[in-house]
Amino acid sequence: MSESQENEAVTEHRYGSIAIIGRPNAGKSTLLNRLLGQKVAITSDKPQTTRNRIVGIYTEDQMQVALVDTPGIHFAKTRINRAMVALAVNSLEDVDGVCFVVDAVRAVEQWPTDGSPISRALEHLALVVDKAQNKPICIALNKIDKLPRNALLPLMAGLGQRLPGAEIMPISALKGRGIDTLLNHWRAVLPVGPPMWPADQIMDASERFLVAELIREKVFRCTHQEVPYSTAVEIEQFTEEPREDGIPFVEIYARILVERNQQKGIIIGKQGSMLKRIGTAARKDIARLLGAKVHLNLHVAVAEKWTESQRFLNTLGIE
Ligand SMILES: Nc1nc2c(ncn2[C@@H]2O[C@H](COP(=O)(O)OP(=O)(O)OP(=O)(O)O)[C@@H](O)[C@H]2O)c(=O)[nH]1
Ligand SMILES: [Mg+2]
Repeated sequence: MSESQENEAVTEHRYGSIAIIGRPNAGKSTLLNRLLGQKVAITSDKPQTTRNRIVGIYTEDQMQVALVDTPGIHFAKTRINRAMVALAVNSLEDVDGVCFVVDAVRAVEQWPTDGSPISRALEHLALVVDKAQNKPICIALNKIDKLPRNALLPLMAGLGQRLPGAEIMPISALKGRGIDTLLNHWRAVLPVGPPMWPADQIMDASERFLVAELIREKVFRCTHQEVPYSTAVEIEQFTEEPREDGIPFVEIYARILVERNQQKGIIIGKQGSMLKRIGTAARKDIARLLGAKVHLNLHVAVAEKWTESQRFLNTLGIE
């Protein structure tokens, strides 16, 4: 091979898809947003925030990566949670690589005392990752900003012993540390191929979906116990009008579904205070997302046992 041919080979464009998987609350969605430099996936300090498969598209000159954020994998009992886990596990099938996100702080807290290299919870995940053995796997050891220095090496050793083929990278999705190491890994392992998405496209979801998600995020952040898990958001109407000043006006009607009357009371709050708090926070985010003036009309309805209903899970794209 001549020198010029060699240079050409080095700069060949790469394209591939990566499934971001891990336990609930590991920081998968935070990592996706960090990689894209933009919020496309909602996040919260509560587990099981993400319910759908969310594709974000990372583009640079010589590489494009379709990053597939997934719900956290856990020992699921309810229908909705089983569907979420199935969705995450199945997403491993049609990707080119896997990014296994581990909450390092949690992993240290749950350090096994019986001599196993990793905790039982992580073993559950490792079994899933095993299925993707023929694909490049990286382990993003996340939240190292909160980890004592001396805790990192034993953790890396344990994970390395359990998943010897994987590359382990300490990162902080929140603070943006180690992100380039991840990108470098993909620059090296993704298949050579042309980009599949327009360079300015950052996600595959509709605006309606994202708007519903941003409302749901505020519910997750403002309410507690079972309430966030009994909540879904449906967009009923979404109209956009151009305005003379160039900033469009968007009117949105959305319905917050809960499973019981008592939960409806909690979401509405005293004299509507909670619904107002959720609405104000959501409207700000939606306005930023759409680059528009937004009028958001929220109301709350009870749909008994929707989390066990195939029809609802279908409409929400979970099952
Ligand atoms: N300190 C610290 N916190 C982080 C980091 N990454 C994520 N978090 C926090 O961890 C919590 C969970 O983050 P998410 O991104 O929602 O986690 P997830 O893995 O998508 O969770 P599910 O969708 O529920 O499976 C949030 O409160 C984040 O702010 C990190 O690098 N450092
Ligand atoms: Mg998530």
